Amino acid sequence: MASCSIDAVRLPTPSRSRADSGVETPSAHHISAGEYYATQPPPSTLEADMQKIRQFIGRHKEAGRKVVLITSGGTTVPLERNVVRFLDNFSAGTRGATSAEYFLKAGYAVIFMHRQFSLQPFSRHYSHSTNPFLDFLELEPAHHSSAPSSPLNASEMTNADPLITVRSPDPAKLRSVLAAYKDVKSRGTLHFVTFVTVNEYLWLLRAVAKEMNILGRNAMYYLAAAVSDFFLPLDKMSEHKIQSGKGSLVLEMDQVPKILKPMVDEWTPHGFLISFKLETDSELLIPKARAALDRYGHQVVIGNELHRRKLEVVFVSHTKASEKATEKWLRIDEEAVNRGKEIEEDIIAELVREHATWIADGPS
Ligand code: PAZ
Repeated sequence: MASCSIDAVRLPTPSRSRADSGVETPSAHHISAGEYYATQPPPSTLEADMQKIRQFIGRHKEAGRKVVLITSGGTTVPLERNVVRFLDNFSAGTRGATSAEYFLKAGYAVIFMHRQFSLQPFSRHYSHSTNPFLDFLELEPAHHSSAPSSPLNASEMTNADPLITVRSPDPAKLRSVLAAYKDVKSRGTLHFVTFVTVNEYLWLLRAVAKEMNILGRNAMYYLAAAVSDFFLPLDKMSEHKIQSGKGSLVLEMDQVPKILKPMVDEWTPHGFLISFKLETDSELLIPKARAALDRYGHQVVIGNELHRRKLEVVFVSHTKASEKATEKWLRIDEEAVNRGKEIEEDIIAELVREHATWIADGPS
């Protein structure tokens, strides 16, 4: 095993009470955002990605449009440099992809920064696993007139391509998704950029946030991606595939730096920033959301519990800078979900209102 330091590292196993209280393990190695970016290499595609994003932001700034950066999907933490194994974060990308459609409908330009192959706006309605589009397509025999206008030879006549028709169980929905998709394409209001690892995510986020700073208060950040709290620094990573045969694998990971602080204070001090907090213990939701808001000083934390995230979310925010944070629940019921209602519609309506008020209340 080349440069692997697996024997030297161990994953701290927190006591039950410590884990339940959400308190960080004392042995976790903390580094600042500055140290992180000084020691972890940028992805090779960063500059090319940023060139396109710069153009997109410039075009929409000129048009006076609000721009939202949506992050969506889970990040991976590779365990080897030639990666065979990695840890992953839970997220299909549903929240991000669904929200993107409502932001576009509300007139925002959207930078959709998502985990490669996670759900995307519009195509999410026909995902290969839940609603395979191929099932809507039918092959019909081709109809040739008896006297073809152009001369065809015999083999072309007998192997004529069948026509393809679309038979959706819900044609009205397909028409409306298609119309919205075509409209967004023709306006050029949606830009995609992908990440896989937590390192790619962190580099992209910083670069996009700094670039969006030129939009001032018209910039919004909707950080719905599920980002790993831990990572394996490059110098602790095995060059090659970790070999078995030495018994159990013990890993000790460093803590990912808290990047919301520099994001708010330095990278994009004028933007309207929404972070998400996912918990599986609903008792922790409000205290952790409040703690994040106090610690980073951004505008809104949206808390959601894993199993109820499609039915309810809680907005934790300050109505006025000096006041104690307030909570506001948005809820829909199962029946509404079964009828096709999406909680993201209400989340985005609320955020669009809050963003407008915040712009109006800010320095002109
Ligand atoms: O993508 P999805 O719809 O399956 O899940 C969305 C979510 C729960 C990952 C998102 O709403 C969220 O809470 N993101 C932040 C996760 C975190 O606390 O790191």
